[in-house]
Amino acid sequence: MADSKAEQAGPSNQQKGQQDVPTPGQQGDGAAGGEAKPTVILVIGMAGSGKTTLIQRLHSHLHTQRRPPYIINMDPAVTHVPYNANIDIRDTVIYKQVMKQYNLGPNGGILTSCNLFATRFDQVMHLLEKKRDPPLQHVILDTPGQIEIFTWSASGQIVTELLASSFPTVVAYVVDTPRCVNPQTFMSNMLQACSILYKAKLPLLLVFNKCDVTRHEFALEWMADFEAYHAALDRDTTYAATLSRSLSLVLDEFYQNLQSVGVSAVTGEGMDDFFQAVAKGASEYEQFYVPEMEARRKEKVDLEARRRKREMDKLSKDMQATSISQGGASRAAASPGAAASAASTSRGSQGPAPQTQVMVQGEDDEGECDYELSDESVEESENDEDHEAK
Ligand SMILES: Nc1nc2c(ncn2[C@@H]2O[C@H](COP(=O)(O)OP(=O)(O)OP(=O)(O)O)[C@@H](O)[C@H]2O)c(=O)[nH]1
Ligand SMILES: [Mg+2]
Repeated sequence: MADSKAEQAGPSNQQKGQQDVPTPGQQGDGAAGGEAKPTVILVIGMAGSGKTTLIQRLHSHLHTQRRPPYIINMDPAVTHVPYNANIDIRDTVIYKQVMKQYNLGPNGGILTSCNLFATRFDQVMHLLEKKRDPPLQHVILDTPGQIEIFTWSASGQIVTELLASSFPTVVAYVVDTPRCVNPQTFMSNMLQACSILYKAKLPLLLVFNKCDVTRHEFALEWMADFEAYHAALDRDTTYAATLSRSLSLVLDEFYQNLQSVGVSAVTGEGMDDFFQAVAKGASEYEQFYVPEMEARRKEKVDLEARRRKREMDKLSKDMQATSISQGGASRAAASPGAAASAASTSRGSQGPAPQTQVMVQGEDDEGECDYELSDESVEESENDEDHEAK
């Protein structure tokens, strides 16, 4: 098999790649004797681009190197998963039942299942943070084919943010290379990748899959040289082609900072390049994304502090107004003639005295889901040995 050949040469290349580009754990606390953190790979891509098959390949590649990954399947609608998932959403949420229970169509069912799973993702984080011997090096997450369900939903955001706030995280955007020979399909894919980059705000790696069917060099050329892309559109004067031409100029800068690799999930070609690019992405995460994330977090805290201060100022103003009006009323009680005028003055300027009763909202537990991650849903990576690559 082509993969076994790649893997015979693999370990030395892989080690070399990792020496060239140290992973965040090796750079940081690893040196101080702390445990290196695993790199999270979020595998996202259009339906049928080969995400699940690629994960199966990554799984077998890492197993032959005795570095088993931790795999999480987030696709509730998949019927067969060809790898051994450590955590499978299907063990926690039954997608068909969710559809029935909430009267939803297939996409609504997938979306709601992911949302239900996201409410328990803290348990997944707990498992990932557990110390292991040997330590985990890679966590791989498979996502639903309905790309927007993960990239534009609350669950996708929660899962991505939770993972990225604890581990170096890289998005592997899988492209169906044979379909991209059409310049306009290529452009749609690039726009999708661009929107994921801006939404996730994480290092993004373009993975041109199915290279056994069509080589990906044409795509690299289009990315490096927009004139080559324009030439591919030939004399097409339709509105879509003209728009694609303009977009290729706009995306030129986007392409400059992207890493891309060509792989084949079927033959195993390009696995070493893939992991080198992931290691580079992880070090990019440390250099650029962690400071950005810290800045965003600080901005959020500052905003919240300002909001609280405004509310406290308002409250103390209200309290002052109340005590003035009460002071006026008690003086008026001591001098009955002035009472009526004090009360009417205070109401005239302030309206009725504010009530101090606190209204507590949202305490109703009715809507809470009770989906628990069952023990069976979590198979520890120790069991992975049984699933060595053939
Ligand atoms: N020739 C070839 N076929 C591939 C490759 N990767 C995936 N496929 C095929 O592409 C089809 C879709 O693969 P999947 O892995 O199910 O794709 P997916 O992106 O997970 O699909 P969804 O989860 O439904 O979005 C399958 O028939 C695979 O055998 C590859 O590298 N080369
Ligand atoms: Mg899949």
